[in-house]
Amino acid sequence: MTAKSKKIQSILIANRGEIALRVIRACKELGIRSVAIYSDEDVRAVHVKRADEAYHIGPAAPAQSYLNMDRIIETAKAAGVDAIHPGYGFLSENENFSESCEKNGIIFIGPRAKAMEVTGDKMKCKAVMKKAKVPTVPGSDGIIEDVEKAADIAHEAGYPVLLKSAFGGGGRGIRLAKDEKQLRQEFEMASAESRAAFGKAALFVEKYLQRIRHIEFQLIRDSHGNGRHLFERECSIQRRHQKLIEMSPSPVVDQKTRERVGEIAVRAAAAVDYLNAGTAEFLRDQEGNFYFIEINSRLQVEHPVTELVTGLDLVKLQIHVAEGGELPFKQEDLKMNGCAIECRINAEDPFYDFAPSTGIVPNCNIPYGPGIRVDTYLYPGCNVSGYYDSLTAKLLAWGRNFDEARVRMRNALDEFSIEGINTTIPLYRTIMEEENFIKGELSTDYLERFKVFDKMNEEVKERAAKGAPAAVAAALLHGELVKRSSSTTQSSNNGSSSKQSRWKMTPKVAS
Ligand code: MV4
Repeated sequence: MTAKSKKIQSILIANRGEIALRVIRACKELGIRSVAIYSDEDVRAVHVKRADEAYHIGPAAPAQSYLNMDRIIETAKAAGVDAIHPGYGFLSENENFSESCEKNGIIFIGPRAKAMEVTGDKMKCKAVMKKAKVPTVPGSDGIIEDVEKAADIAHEAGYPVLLKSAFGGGGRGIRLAKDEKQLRQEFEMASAESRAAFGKAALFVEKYLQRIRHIEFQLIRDSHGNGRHLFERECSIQRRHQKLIEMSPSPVVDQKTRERVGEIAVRAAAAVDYLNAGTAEFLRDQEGNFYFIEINSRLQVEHPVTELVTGLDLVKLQIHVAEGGELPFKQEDLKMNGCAIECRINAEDPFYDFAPSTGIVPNCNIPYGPGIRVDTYLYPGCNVSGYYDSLTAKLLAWGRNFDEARVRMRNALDEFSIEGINTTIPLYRTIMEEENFIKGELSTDYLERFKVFDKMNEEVKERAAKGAPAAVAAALLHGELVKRSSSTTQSSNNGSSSKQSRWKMTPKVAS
């Protein structure tokens, strides 16, 4: 794609759910024709109604629909679109898809395939970053083939160490070794695991950083070499490498650190000749050292956190960059304003180990008010499918400071009701008033470290005890009846509905 690319006048959104709606909204604001795609499962989905045009692309299973590259390209050509926006997940970080778009004369709204190839390979990326003087975790420079080499590197870095697969991500293919004996045991298993999961046994060793925070910097870079960071997001509250709550600014990043690490993030983007929006992920240890771990080459779920504190529209910026535009601001023009918090409202039951909870939502009450933003696909009667990821809504609260944002979030969580399924709302309600969260004492093991689930269960019991027993019983009974009626309805339409949650009959906890 050259800097002279023509203005984009039509975009196919190769995604579904809330992110499809988000991109459609940006298209409407820019007067761009929006083209949606949908699977059998999404025939009644709201992104289909909101787009200017919509094309059915196949059965519910992602491999036959939202991951079907050829079908999506074919649809884009039939619809005569100028560009494709991949959203996040699905094909958003697939370099073959990015390349296929370019080959078919369709602008891919994201990085070029070459940059994706580097950012998708942890080792290649780490080598590029070391050369660019971006701080990385002490450990091996390249892939290690044998256990002797691994033992030497681990000895130098200092135990405990992690054995990571170069093709892993999100915690997959990571093993801990506390000493050399364990390293030798783990190395063989890690090689086999990496080969089985990723087709290649490509391992590297890193010093294990303990009690860390996950802090990432939003990046945007245009085709003229202008790269900017749009400040940090604190993403430490996670469960099994899935983010739950994100916020900006981070409680531990002061202005001097922000400028220093932001500059490193911009340098990292330049080192891989990055294009468009991306995120540089860092681990921050207890001493305050930042270590680059990877670049996510897509627009992330949590991008609205940055939009709220900067006032920028990241999707519109992505489109501007994709059509060859120059970034309309210098780094010094960018300022943070206030604090934003995002809670991911997932269709999972926090009282039952996050068991999936799917089905029809007969009714829902979406919160609003000063500083509240909700990005969601929910509407009364909609279907929460078990075929796709469990995110049903992103609830965001902005305030002039952390405490105002936190209290607004707490109140919005109290207003937010989603009938017919269980969600993560009760967990967030507890966290918003959890003393360590309020103090900003966060780390990637926050939930276990501060026994947050125990606190959540306690609070629900107290609320149940305080609430009029009849009202609580009625609510539970109501939840039960709704579940029975919706699961009966679903099983009556010849079983074409999504997979039934095994927790369908769980009494819905008042959220
Ligand atoms: C680490 C680490 C500690 N030390 N690397 C997990 C998935 C991938 N994003 C990187 N991860 C980690 N790498 C070293 N050398 C701890 C983690 C980690 C983690 C990182 C970020 C966010 C959540 C996490 C949860 C558990 C472990």
